[in-house]
Amino acid sequence: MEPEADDSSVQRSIPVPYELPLQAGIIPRLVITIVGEPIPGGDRFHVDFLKEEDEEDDEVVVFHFNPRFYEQQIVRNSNLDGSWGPEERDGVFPFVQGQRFELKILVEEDSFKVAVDGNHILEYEHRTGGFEDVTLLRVVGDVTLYSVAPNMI
Ligand code: 9QG
Repeated sequence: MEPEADDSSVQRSIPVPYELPLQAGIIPRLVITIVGEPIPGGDRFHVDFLKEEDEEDDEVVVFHFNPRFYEQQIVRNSNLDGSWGPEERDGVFPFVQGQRFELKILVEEDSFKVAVDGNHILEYEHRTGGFEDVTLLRVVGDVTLYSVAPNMI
């Protein structure tokens, strides 16, 4: 028999795209913990840290974290002035479609530090300042999201 839709053993997911306001911006020791599962057959998803510019409503992407299944690489980049900068692509690809992951992104003084399932996988050096203006986290793409939690360590 199929489980009912409201079966308590079925964990509810959060609709994607998902946005988490970071009212006071980011600050060293802030860690965002994301539990999700890449959707089987999907191409990609991304997690963006954004500055919401009020003037021309141009968004500034301070950190774009973009696992791509079709390339088996995690593309990292920033979009600070309306165009993408140089991509960073080196390193491991720990994501598996249909397999739940725990992604932790820690803000440090000089970089974002990323761990997946408890293993440190990469760092992304800050390309711009103004941490207090980074007021939005957004998750987009082919991922089932279970939780997104900001914490200070
Ligand atoms: O492709 O690469 C990262 O360098 C671009 C993509 C862009 C980013 C960027 O088109 O994707 O991943 O929402 C999107 O599709 C954007 C953010 C050179």
